[in-house]
Amino acid sequence: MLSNTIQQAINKQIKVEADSSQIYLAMASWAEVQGFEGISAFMYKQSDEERMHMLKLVKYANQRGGDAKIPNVIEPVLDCSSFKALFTQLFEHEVMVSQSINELVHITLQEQDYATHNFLQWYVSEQIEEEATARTILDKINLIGDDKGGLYLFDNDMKSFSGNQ
Ligand code: OFO
Repeated sequence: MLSNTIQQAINKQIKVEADSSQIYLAMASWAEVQGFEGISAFMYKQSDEERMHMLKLVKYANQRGGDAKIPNVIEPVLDCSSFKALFTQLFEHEVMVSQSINELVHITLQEQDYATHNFLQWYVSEQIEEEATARTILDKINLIGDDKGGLYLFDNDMKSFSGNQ
C-alpha cells in the first residue's frame, strides 16, 4: 500500500512526464512544419516515450493500492527562434526531470518505501541515457551553428536517433 506522501509525490512525477510528452510533441510538430523530417521523427518518438514513462507510473501507483491522478494537458510555450534554442530547452528540460526523479527517490527513502525505491531505479537509468542523448545533440548543434548544409546533414543524422534510418 502506498502512503499518501508517496502517492502525492508520484502524482507530481506523473505530471512531469505528461508535460514532457506535450513539450516534445510541440517540438515535433514545429520541426515537421519547418520540413525537418529527422528532427521531427526524433521528437515524436521522445513524446511517445514520455507518455510511456507517465503510464508506467500510473499503473504502478494503482497496482500498489494507490489512486493515480491524471493531470491536465498543458499548452507548451517554446522558444523556436533557432535550433540551438530548441535543443537547449530539450537538454534543460531533461536535467529538470532528472532532479525531479532524484527528489522522488529521496522521498521513498524517507518513507522507507523500498518497493517504490526499487521501481524508480529504471527511471534513474533512463535519465542518464536521456541526458546524454540531449547533450550529444546539443553539442552537434553548437558545432553546426546556422550553417544550412550542416543542418540538412544533422536532420538526416537525427533519423538514427529515432530508429527511422
Ligand atoms: Fe525524459 O523524462 Fe521521462 O523520465
